[in-house]
Amino acid sequence: MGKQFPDNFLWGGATAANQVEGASLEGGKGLNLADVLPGGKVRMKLLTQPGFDFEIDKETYTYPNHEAVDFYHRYKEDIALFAEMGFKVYRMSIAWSRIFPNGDEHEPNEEGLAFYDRVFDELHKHGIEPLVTIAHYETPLHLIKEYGGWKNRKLIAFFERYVTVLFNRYKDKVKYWLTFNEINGATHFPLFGLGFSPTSEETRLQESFQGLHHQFVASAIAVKLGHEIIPESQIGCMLIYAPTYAYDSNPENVMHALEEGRLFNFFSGDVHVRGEYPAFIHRYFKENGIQIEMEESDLETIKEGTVDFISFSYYMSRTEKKEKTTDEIGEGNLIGGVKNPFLKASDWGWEIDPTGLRVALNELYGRYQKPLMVVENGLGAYDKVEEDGSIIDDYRIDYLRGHIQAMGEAIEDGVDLIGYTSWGCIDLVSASSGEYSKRYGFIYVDKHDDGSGTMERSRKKSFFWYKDVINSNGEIL
Ligand code: BGP
Repeated sequence: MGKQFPDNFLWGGATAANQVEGASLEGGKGLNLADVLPGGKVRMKLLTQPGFDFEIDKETYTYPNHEAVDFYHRYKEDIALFAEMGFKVYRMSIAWSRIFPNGDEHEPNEEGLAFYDRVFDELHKHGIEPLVTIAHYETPLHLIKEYGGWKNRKLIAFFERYVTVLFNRYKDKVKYWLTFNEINGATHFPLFGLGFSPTSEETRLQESFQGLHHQFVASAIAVKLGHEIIPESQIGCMLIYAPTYAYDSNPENVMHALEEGRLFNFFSGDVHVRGEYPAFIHRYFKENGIQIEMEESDLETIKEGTVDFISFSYYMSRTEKKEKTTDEIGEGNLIGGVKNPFLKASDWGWEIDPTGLRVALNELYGRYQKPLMVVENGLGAYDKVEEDGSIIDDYRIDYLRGHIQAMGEAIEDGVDLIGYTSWGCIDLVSASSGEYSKRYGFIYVDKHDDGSGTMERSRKKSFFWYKDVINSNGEIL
């Protein structure tokens, strides 16, 4: 028996345009960041090293996002499957380069706009509310190459033009919006969110925080505009949240965990929710020689564009220790830390910690008292298709059950949690590894890392399980 979820709880699933749509050059779309990232484990290495070169080896690498899982042509079938599970909400993103192929044009691409009209209409036909991420790791390539991505202040104006078009066009179809996906991941993997790789390790922080500042201003402008154009809109920020535990009770480690945790989890949240740079950041900037260039009105803009709710992804917690040896470092944990001896990890080394989600929800609600939505959570795993075509993904069900139970506990704790969209409700291209074989879906897609596959969709065991979860409003787990 699960805990009591509110009656209007938004159950659903989440994807991003670049990871599902494919059709990378159809419908007038321009290339974006994801289109030039190679598939396979090499991706993360290229993503994290400074000086990423976009002219990479087209002979050696595959580019899975070009085709992804062909949602562009199969959205009707996919949305029907989401509806069969009972989705109340579907989190998706709009590919900026479908609307402005280069990012800096004055006139939008009508074909791109019309595509999302069709998707929204299809969702509404099935009673599913769209939740739209405006920027999800898919900066138009032209903005990266010509302008240096978000390092360049000019992107604020291009973004403003883009969101103005979106809000005006979709004002009767989309109520829930998110500005930048996992905005606080910027310092760890700037290429994803900020659209540039740092010039060198020495300049990583300076460049990333400057880029982040531009995104804070752009996000605040979007929130203000959204509220003006769509008065009933709900606009949220989107963070990666990783509760940060001290490795032990050594006060040095406790202080270190506190510092790392607030920098990663709360810095961007404070700017979005409270509308100001938090007190603790000034010392950090000073000690790291970071100087943010701002225009006079920036802080006022940020103050005027605070968000209505907070959304976040939750995959793992983080355990911190002031002095760490190399063999203590948790390899798969994207945001650092040491291995937690109490936790098991996924096949990609991501530590699995359902209780950490309850901690996250309590920490966020305690700090901000704003409605919360978990917009990504799930298990990337290898799936096996049985001879009769079935996929028995009990490991995924166990993972999700644990996290949904933790949300139930947090609701009992008094947290205002309004929705849950598990990540990759349909198999898609992994963001960090560029693999098809790292699967998250309730819906299996017959497509493989070597490029083979029919793209046919089928229901995994978790599909039927999630349907019951939604149907019973979280009672049957
Ligand atoms: C988040 C991203 C998603 C998604 C997810 C899973 O960081 O917002 O785009 O991909 O992580 O990560 P991965 O695909 O690397 O397993």
